[in-house]
Amino acid sequence: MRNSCFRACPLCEAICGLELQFEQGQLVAIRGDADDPFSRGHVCPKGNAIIDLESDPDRLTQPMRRIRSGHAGGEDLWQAIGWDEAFALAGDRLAAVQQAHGPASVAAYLGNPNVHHFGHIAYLPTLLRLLQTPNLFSASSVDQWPHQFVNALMFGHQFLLPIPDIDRTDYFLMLGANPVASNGSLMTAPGIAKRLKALTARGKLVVVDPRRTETAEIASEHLFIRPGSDAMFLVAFVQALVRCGAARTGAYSGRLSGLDEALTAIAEVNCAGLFEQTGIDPDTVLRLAAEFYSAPSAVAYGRMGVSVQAFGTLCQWLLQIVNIYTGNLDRVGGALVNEAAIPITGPGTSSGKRGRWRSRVRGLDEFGGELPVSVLAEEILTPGAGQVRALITSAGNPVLSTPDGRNLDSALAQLDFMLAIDIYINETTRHSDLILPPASPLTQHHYDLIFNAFGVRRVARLSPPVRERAPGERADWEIVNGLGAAYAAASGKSWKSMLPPKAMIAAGLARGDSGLTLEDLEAAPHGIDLGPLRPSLLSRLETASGKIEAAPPLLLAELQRLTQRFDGNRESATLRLIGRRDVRSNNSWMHNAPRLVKGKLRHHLLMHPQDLAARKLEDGARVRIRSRVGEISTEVMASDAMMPGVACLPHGFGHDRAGARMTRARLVSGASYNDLSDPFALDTACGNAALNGLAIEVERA
Ligand SMILES: Nc1nc2c(c(=O)[nH]1)N[C@H]1C(S)=C(S)[C@@H](COP(=O)(O)OP(=O)(O)OC[C@H]3O[C@@H](n4cnc5c(=O)[nH]c(N)nc54)[C@H](O)[C@@H]3O)O[C@H]1N2
Ligand SMILES: Nc1nc2c(c(=O)[nH]1)N[C@H]1C(S)=C(S)[C@@H](COP(=O)(O)OP(=O)(O)OC[C@H]3O[C@@H](n4cnc5c(=O)[nH]c(N)nc54)[C@H](O)[C@@H]3O)O[C@H]1N2
Ligand code: SF4
Ligand SMILES: [Mo]
Repeated sequence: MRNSCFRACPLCEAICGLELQFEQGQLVAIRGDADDPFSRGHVCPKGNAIIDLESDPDRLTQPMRRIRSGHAGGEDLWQAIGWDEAFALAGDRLAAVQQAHGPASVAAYLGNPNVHHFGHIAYLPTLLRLLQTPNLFSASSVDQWPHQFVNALMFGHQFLLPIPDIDRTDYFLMLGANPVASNGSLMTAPGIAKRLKALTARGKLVVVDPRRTETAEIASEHLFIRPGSDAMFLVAFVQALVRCGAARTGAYSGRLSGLDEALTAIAEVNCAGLFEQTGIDPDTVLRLAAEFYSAPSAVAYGRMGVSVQAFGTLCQWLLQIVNIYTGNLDRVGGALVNEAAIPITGPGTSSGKRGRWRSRVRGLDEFGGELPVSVLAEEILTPGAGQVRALITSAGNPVLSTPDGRNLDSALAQLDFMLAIDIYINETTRHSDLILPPASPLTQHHYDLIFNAFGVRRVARLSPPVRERAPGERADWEIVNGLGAAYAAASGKSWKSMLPPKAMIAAGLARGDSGLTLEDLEAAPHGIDLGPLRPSLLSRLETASGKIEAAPPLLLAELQRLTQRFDGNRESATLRLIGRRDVRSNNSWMHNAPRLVKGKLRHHLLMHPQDLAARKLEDGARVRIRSRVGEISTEVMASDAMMPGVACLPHGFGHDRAGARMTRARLVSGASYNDLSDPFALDTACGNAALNGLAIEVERA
């Protein structure tokens, strides 16, 4: 007898509804939930791999304490301990480090999966505040900081995020995103390939990317662009729009400030060398701008490819200028801000302030309460007052995910104490003194605070537990409460136990104006559709002026930096490295799932045949890749989907590190992109890492 249970997938931003089929308590099959009004039955290979995660023998189920071997080259021992002992140990050690070295000596890093678990995202911030440390980090600074920062500057809140109205737009200009592989990012749109195909049938999708990606393959048009030159392209695009006709800003009347100033500054940028810099000629830019300008509705959007590069912030601003100039911001078929049932903007939320403190060693600004993760290693390695000596990671693998991971790897080995809230002993958590593994998400209540708020429709869905927790297991939120209480007791602070998820979700709904209650959600196991996005940004602006700020001084200064970078600096013969994602990977952590790692290799470097020939390399050769920071070796494959002069390597590989205990992942070949990426390569406007466009050399290994 099979029985079906329903919940949202906890693995990526698409938040697909899943139908999970159990037989005698065992998860045996997963399908897309056909009755989810948003995802309509979509599921991807990662969703199916939840079966592997559930039965993974390497997955931790009880707290693990590491006993250091004591001699070089010796193997550490891991000992299972009880939860009470584990909480007490964590609380005592964290408090002791702070007692001896001050509040800043404890740091924390939150990885990507935290946003997919209500019991992490709604609870951890309270614990982190109690630590009173300036040294908070997350994967956001190797990801979407430029979006958040530009939203904060222009609209007054980091999460007033314009989302492409993908199902209704007539013209989609997409830079540096590959949603057919990534399932969509900062636009939650389950089953995105179908949505894009519908779009190309009714209108046009233009993809700008140094690789002819899976998304480019289904687009109406694809343009190769030199990595890191998008800001130049967008400047030329705005200049071309101005030539097409007047700004269509009537709808923003009285609520838009600085557009003329922005346009003047943009007009002053010299785009004479456009083709040499970007690989795109001025006539093409003019044609695309004319198409965009005359389309009944249109939207410009850019994701990882333009976020994690040297001019990420500038790109995100220019994309919004394109949307504003053509009247497509806050307009049906353009870019709209979601009105989430549980609000993440407005009173009581963090609007995204910046510069309230700085990193100790390099002096980089805080943003939204965090420092750029590119400084984490130096904060651990540089002696002096305020040095980081203890680290908490929660659902993060910064050794594989952040710049110069090798250096961070050795930094972690020097910590006095490290605590990980994680389910694996992996490249990062092998350095922990203690790992606290939460129970499977399938045993926990979940409401997606973030991705319901970034959806291309307004939806709401409560995911109930679909199986029982084993007696010794703890939910995410229980772990936070346990840690909070133990740390407070050891440090003489006070901790008020936080309510269980359902109570928090009910309180969140009450703050919004959807009218939904917890009971409504419970009565709708497949989720609730609240309708398409609506214009709402103008009435929700949180800037001091109450207006859209089109010309923040910091961004005008970025235009100067762009001019300096490109002035007379003709794109050299430097080979540039960019990343890629595959439908069968999930950042660095799902390579232990057999069904995701079988079949063809996915870790190799891609290069254009011409670039291989120039280096006397053949398809399949083993190569050494060198950057300023490090070197790795891997296999190279010839691909005419690459722009000449650009090489492409996925991140999240490099699992063969001593002490990690992920049996199958260990056998997966491939090296880590972030052993090459540079912690000093930053989008200096906000401090985000510039992972893409890295200068490299490739030679036979
Ligand atoms: N070169 C390069 N680097 C990149 C990127 C890139 O494109 N190129 N992408 C960047 C981006 S966008 C991101 S978001 C980051 C991701 O960076 P991270 O979040 O640091 O890395 P992940 O690979 O997502 O690691 C997730 C961790 O969560 C753990 N985990 C999984 N499930 C659970 C759970 O249920 N509970 C708990 N507590 N832990 C769990 C895993 O074991 C793993 O340790 O990487 C960034 N790094
Ligand atoms: N299967 C799978 N899905 C995922 C993930 C995963 O690891 N695997 N990770 C999830 C996460 S955490 C995130 S943040 C999202 C990311 O979602 P996306 O941003 O859609 O993902 P990427 O594949 O990194 O797309 C970036 C694109 O930018 C291009 N690019 C690189 N440099 C440049 C440049 O300088 N200019 C331009 N124009 N393009 C450039 C790359 O070729 C690539 O196609 O995906 C999520 N979904
Ligand atoms: S697309 Fe994302 S949310 Fe949907 S099944 Fe795949 S991993 Fe899960
Ligand atoms: Mo991400």
